[in-house]
Amino acid sequence: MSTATTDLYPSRGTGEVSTPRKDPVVWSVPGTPGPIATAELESFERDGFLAVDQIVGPDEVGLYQRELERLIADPAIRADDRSIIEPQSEEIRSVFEVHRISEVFASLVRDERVVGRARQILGSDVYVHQSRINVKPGFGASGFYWHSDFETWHAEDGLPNMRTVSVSIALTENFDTNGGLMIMPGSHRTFLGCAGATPKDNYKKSLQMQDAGTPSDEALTALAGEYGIKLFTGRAGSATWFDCNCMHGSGDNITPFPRSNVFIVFNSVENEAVEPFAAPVRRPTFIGARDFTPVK
Ligand code: 6CS
Ligand code: FE
Repeated sequence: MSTATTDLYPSRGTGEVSTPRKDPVVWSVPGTPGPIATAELESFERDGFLAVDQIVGPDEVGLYQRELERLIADPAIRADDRSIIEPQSEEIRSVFEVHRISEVFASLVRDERVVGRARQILGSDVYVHQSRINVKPGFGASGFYWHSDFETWHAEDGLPNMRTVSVSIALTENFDTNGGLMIMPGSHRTFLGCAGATPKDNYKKSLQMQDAGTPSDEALTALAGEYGIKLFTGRAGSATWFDCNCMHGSGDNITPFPRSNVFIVFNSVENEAVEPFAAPVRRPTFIGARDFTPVK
């Protein structure tokens, strides 16, 4: 009988409950060599995010943009469960597990400029917990309401500790008008346990419009009042690294300019998923990986 892992971050009970973060933000020992400079690592610790002006060059961005176009034009991909469709336009919103279905994105994951930063932040070998391309086409693609990714990855995917980092790599220009990522700087230091039990098969709805795991207006007002809100803009090839517990969201994109990105979630091999802490069943492996093989 395996001993149940202690739930350090209770959520999805009857009421909302705040828990101070119990985990480090940067897990590597100060001075550990890696692509991130010490001052940048300190700002990641403080803010919960780090913007990189150009993680891949313009020519490489073209390769990834063409691969995104190829994937979303493939009827087999569209019909696959890994594809999430926009509720309004019926266009593809996201395709999950691109690091496994696309060699182009698999090589991006293994790129030292990407995985090297993840190892430096998480202080260990890492595996991919989740990857997706977000197309966010123009003319009305819907955004993602405020949430903490870790709240979902803990409650529904069984990640025990906050030893997980995401990187969003822009494949098109992120303007201040086309539904960019917004983060509350510093919010990663407070875990907000949300009210409301997780429905069965929650992911079928939550990836279009999240319900379970949504903070209250009061909590969001307090967090935004304390931390403010930062909108991320950047050219294609730029990247935003953010801690798994940042309160973040994005608005709709009603401009003609798509805001496409590739989103990769690295989890420490010391933080392997166990059973969900607050959900009746596991999510599919294309959303929450159960293959813990380190990225080499
Ligand atoms: O549920 C998830 O895993 C996904 N949902 C959102 C809105 N962000 C994180 C993650 O990709
Ligand atoms: Fe998210």
